[in-house]
Amino acid sequence: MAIPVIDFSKLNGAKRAQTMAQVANVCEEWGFFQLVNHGIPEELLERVKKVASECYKLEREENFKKSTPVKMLTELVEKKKKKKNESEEEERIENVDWEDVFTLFDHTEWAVNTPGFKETMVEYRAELKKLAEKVMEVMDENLGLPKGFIKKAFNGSGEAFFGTKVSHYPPCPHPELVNGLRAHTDAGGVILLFQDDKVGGLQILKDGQWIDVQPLPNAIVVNTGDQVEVLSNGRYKSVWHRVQANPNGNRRSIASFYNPSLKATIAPAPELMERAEQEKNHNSSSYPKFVFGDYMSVYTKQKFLPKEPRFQSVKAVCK
Ligand SMILES: O=C(O)CCC(=O)C(=O)O
Ligand SMILES: [Fe+2]
Repeated sequence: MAIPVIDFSKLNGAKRAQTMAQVANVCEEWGFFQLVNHGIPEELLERVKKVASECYKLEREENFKKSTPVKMLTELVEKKKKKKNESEEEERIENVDWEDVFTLFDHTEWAVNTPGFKETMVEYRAELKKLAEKVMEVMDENLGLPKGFIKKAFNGSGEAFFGTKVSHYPPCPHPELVNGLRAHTDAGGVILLFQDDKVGGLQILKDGQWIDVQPLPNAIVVNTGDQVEVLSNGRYKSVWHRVQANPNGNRRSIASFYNPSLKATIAPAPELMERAEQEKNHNSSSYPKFVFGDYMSVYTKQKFLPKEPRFQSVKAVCK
């Protein structure tokens, strides 16, 4: 099974209705899809790959070698060698990820010196933010919400948050002992991921099975976070995903998060609540109303746990 691929350029032509329906279906059934012909210039994507890889080599690789996951794995392997015949063979590392990561935000200085990195990433982030907003408008329309509804909800009375996480998952000598990135659902809104052309590892949980998000050069992988699940009153569920460590390649992955402002109040869209009530759907009010900053305080402590208790605890905070 492969993640659905959507040709975004078809939204502008004779196949618009069909493409809208396809997006609606993947949002409801998958929570993850790949966009091709998304309008981000190939030349820009090539530059992003180049500067991200150069940055890793020049500024990150040496530090990764001295990082906590590397130390922990070395210790675990040593320990296993000593205890060869004892029963602790099953032990794995479950509290860190085999990932090198830093995040780019607006209005902050980026501590990166690699030539061309800053200029390229400024340009890339501007393009990706526009694409995220287009995707959100498609979701508005498919959900029967006014155009701009999701964007407005994420802005609240301020400005939505747009962050870009630059990650590498370096080759791992013991991928069976550590995760690239532990399984989780994303806290925020709409996530656009530019993953490695060749080295895979990202998987989503679908109908109880882990499925690979197949590398597709220059495609953008889209997924929806917990806040879209709440706004859509459960129509678009945030989906569990993880990254598996791998022994060979250094996987590059650049995830951009379009999230609510920390002050924004998030709740199911009233239109969707009403509709659910009319349809006598007993789930009509199963999501709370809360301030996104409060949700994030819970999420930071519970990222790798199921989302339902997070919704419950934030409901208690916001009462
Ligand atoms: O790197 C990836 O492929 C996934 C990253 C991810 O899921 C996250 O940062 O939330
Ligand atoms: Fe994620």
